[in-house]
Amino acid sequence: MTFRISDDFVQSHNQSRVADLQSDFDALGSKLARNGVDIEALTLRAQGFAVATPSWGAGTGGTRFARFPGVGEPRNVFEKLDDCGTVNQLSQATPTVSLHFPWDKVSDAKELKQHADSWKLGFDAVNSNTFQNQPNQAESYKFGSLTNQSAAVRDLAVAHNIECIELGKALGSKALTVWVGDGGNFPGQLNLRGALERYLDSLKQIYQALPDDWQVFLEHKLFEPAFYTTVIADWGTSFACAQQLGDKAKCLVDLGHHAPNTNIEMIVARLVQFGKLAGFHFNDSKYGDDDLDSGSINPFQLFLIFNELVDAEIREGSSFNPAYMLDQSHNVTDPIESLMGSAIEVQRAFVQASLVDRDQLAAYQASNDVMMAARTLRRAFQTDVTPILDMARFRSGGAIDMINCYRESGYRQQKAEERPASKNASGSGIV
Ligand code: LRH
Ligand code: MN
Ligand code: MN
Repeated sequence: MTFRISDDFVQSHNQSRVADLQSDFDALGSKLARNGVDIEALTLRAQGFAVATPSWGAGTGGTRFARFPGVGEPRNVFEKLDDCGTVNQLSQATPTVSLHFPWDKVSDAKELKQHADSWKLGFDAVNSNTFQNQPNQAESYKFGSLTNQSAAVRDLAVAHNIECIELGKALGSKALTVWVGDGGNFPGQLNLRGALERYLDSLKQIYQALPDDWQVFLEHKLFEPAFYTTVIADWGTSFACAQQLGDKAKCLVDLGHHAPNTNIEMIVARLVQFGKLAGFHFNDSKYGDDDLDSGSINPFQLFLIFNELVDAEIREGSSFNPAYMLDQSHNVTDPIESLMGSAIEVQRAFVQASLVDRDQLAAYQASNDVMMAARTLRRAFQTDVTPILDMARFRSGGAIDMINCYRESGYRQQKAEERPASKNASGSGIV
């Protein structure tokens, strides 16, 4: 049995912090009560919040220039689950993991599921990978995968996606996320319409293989690795393809996959309105697909996205259930710390957006009181809901002070001994 932080350790770490938390919580409770907000209801809501961790985020990422691995990195999918389980144990906000094939090598799905069960972890959407060649692969994805000019290459990419569905079925996943980097670097390289036609042909075959209760999430991205034209570059293309494919196809929004200054919350509102929002890959960015920790650069944008999501929840009711996943690359921090912190930042945006006084906002909008409408949003955003987040975690059995609890537990040092560095240590694989 490998090292796990004991629940007793977490609770004893909480002991010296709980009195301060209670008084901060009470103070915030009185403040919110003056505005008719019940802190207990909000705390329960926070406890119900969940975002999936990406298995590939458990290892140190890297850039195309270098990767600087940390100590005790997970070497296989079992060890990645151990780290994701630890993130959930302390944060109590990440009960599922999103796997990526074939980065995650699964030879025995039953054994992996049992391992996940031992952490009380489930599996969110599985991701396919046709953006790089695997050793001894019969055909090359150099000039595209699902959109390649060669039928043999497209067949290989389709077959891989269908294998991902099969593996996901054995693990209890309910969705396949498809992101392809297909595109071109030069004007003239591709017939723009032809490439999208081939994409749709391939996707139709994958769609056919979906079980009744499954969905396929189409993930768009503006550019990279293709630098001139990308086949699924924007939400419009993604939406049109999802429409063509059918009800099980929806559009996944990765926050880093848009042109700078794009109004992502408006895209979210549009996709919700037309029933095509699949969910999210949360991260943050300054310049491009930076895969930085959620909320680390632009927390207001994250809040505004959740403002749309809370509005959608009210309008659509319980049928509204987008998939929330993190998709980050941790190059200079301990991935476990980044994942815990990011999960809580997404949860923070969710709670802040839940604080918006929607009747008041609607009234200001109806009377064109722009200043007061904007202030209504800002008031919610500027409320420090940290005591709610900390209390939610504490009541669910997590750590009030996650990062210090993690550091003091010695988890990483234990893993450094258990997991001596190997050449196979897996980060994102994109190095
Ligand atoms: C592409 C992407 C996509 C991949 C992941 C590793 O940039 O966001 O979701 O599967 O990164
Ligand atoms: Mn992504
Ligand atoms: Mn990305």
